[in-house]
Amino acid sequence: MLNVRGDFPILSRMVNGHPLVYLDSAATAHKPVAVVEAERDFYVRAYANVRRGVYLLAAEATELYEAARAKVARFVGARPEEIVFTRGTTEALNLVAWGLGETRVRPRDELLVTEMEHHANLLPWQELARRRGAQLLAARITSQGELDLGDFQSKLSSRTRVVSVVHVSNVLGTINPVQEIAQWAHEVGAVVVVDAAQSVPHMPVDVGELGADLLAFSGHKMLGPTGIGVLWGRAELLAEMPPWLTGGEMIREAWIDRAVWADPPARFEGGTPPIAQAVALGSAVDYLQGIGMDRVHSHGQGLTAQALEGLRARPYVTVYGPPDPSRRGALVAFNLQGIHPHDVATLLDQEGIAIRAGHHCTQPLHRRLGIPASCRASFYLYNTPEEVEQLLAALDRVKETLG
Ligand code: 7TS
Repeated sequence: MLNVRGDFPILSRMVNGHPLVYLDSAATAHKPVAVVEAERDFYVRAYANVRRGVYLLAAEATELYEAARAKVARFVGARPEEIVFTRGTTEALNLVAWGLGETRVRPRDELLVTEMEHHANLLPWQELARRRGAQLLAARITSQGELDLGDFQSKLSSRTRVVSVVHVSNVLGTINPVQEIAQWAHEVGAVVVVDAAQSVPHMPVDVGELGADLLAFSGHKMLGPTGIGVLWGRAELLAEMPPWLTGGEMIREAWIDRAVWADPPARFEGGTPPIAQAVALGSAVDYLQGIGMDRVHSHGQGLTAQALEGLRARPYVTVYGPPDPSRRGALVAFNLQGIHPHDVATLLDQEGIAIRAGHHCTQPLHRRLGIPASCRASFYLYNTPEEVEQLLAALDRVKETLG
């Protein structure tokens, strides 16, 4: 059992007269004091803009910013020069779709995603397909909520330029077999992009082992601040991509009519970056590593197994996604028969329990499941088995009140 709740002051808050039970970490995670303090310390002690000043503060700020990059790199088994700081997963995926669109995608080429993508890993590819006259395909999911690997393979061809898949679905919880996917995609010469927004915060991820080419995640879902995210890319791929944001500090030389881009990662970090947020993300990485990602992962799986068992034992509940907790991330989406998810979430809130209700930015997936919306409880290292029990008991009361 992890014993970290004392590090998260917000968890002792009262909500509607009840202690907060926060079950929405898939949307965003709370911050330990160490991370808040790291951001504050940076502003109080070493703050300046990065990469431009010759004075001591600027040098210190640049050093801290680059040290954060190195920490993030180590965290996912990458090299610092392969780590681009972005505003989040959404921005990282847009950057990639833009860059690959310029270098790799021609009319009638194909892009392959899945039915379970978050809109952040769908809309950038839609836009690219529209811009370049390419075709966007989506591999189907099985009735168990896993990726239909046969369908996926049948949609791969010599026309496939990019395969972009979510590592862990933010609704189904499904962990996709990225290694296999990457191998198949590479056999047809496609570039492999991974949306790791729900995996990197919750389980050990090593980009070398995964075998993908580009991978995106967000700081705020892994105990870090908002406004900072990460794109990892193989050095040679980053080197071939043009920037999508042009301006200060991303060039080698500029004239009135043209410019020569700087090498990555600077090429993709035009303008003043989220400096303090990067430094604090480095502190979030320290915190997670201090606990150990294996322990974070097994804690999340334990809570998920408990929630799945409790939900399945209730005949009035429909659960989505794979039944085997070891094949899932730390979240469960479900519905109560005949009760709208928003009503469920509203009643739970009255008891201090925060869950998400809606389509979770996966409308095509919800359409595929034949539902307009769902409830989702998601767990992190600060949640407890008692909180899962509270959720289950509260659902019984919702059923009694509205069912
Ligand atoms: N990809 C996945 C799989 C996600 O779950 C999210 C955010 C994103 C991309 C986008 O991340 P951002 O940091 O750029 O916003 N998912 C959710 C969610 O499930 N509830 O709120 C945000």
